[in-house]
Amino acid sequence: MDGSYLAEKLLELGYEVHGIVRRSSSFNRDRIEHIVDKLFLHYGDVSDSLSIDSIISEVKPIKIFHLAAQSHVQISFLMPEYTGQVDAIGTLKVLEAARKHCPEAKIYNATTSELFGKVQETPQKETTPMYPRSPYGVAKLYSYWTAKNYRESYGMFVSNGILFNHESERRLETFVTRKITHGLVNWIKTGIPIKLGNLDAKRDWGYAPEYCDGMIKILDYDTPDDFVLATGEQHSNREFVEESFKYLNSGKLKWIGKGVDEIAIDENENIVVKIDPKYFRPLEVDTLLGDSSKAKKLLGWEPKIKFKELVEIMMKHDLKYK
Ligand code: F7E
Repeated sequence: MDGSYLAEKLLELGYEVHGIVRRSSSFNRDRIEHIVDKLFLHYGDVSDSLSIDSIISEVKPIKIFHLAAQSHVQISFLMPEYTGQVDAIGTLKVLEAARKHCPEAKIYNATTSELFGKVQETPQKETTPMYPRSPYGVAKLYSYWTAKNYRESYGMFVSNGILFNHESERRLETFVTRKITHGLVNWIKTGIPIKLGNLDAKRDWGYAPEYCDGMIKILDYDTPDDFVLATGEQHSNREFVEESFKYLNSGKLKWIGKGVDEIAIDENENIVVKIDPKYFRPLEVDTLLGDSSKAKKLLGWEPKIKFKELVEIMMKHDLKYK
């Protein structure tokens, strides 16, 4: 998702954009189909240093946006080794190849609010102590520190973006926001309820294209640094469902029952949402709320689209293509 928005924006700014694609037995380029002719795509994988080294030595980029990751938190519990190889050691491979072939390149390293995990203060900012709660978060902590280490050891321009959840109509349906908007539109068509896990987890959700503007600003800044990007607004999954449901014009949604037996019903008592414990994680990040005043002050970055507008964009999109 981020790669597709970022590529569009970089093309608009006149950059020659190279991207790395993983070999797959099925097509997975929907999100860049409209710009694919303008991009230079290379087969590679951050788990494969030979490919990373040869692409970086051939292209010698002036800017690198390192976004590649196994980015699903729940899956990181099921595939912790793979997640570590890709999200932690993958960053090391990219930085090492850049150190060898283009040490002057400006590098953006995608880290995450998952670094804060069991939050030590609220809201979370760049100086908040980190306490990751998943193999994904732990691997990203390694990535975060490796970026800082390359900055301090070798004087390379490496910046960490500590991005809070950012969503869009291009988000895959395995993440909760798109699962809800897509699932509600499907419910209207088929009557099949959405199955969710923890309804009370709270997130600071922003709009992905604005966060990609932030990534560009982070590299345009004079010095390498670490920046939180967030909206400063927090809502629960339950609220996300309620806000999205409004766009169906199906009356009021009511929650009944408790724990795994909780359900949401419409005015005709049709079940809209059910709980499926399969979506509970071994350890949860209960609450995240970001303070991006450093990015506002130093980069002039401030998100315009907050929770309500985000839900509106995603619901309108999913309703249009139902
Ligand atoms: O879960 C709960 C789940 O998977 C959000 C990634 O982009 O943002 C994302 O990570 C919350 C969690 O995102 C379902 O337990 C309930 O508390 O949409 P999510 P995430 O884990 O916050 C951060 C910033 C990243 O860096 C990550 O790469 O919602 N939840 N029911 C559910 N989550 C999912 N996926 N599916 C459910 O059915």
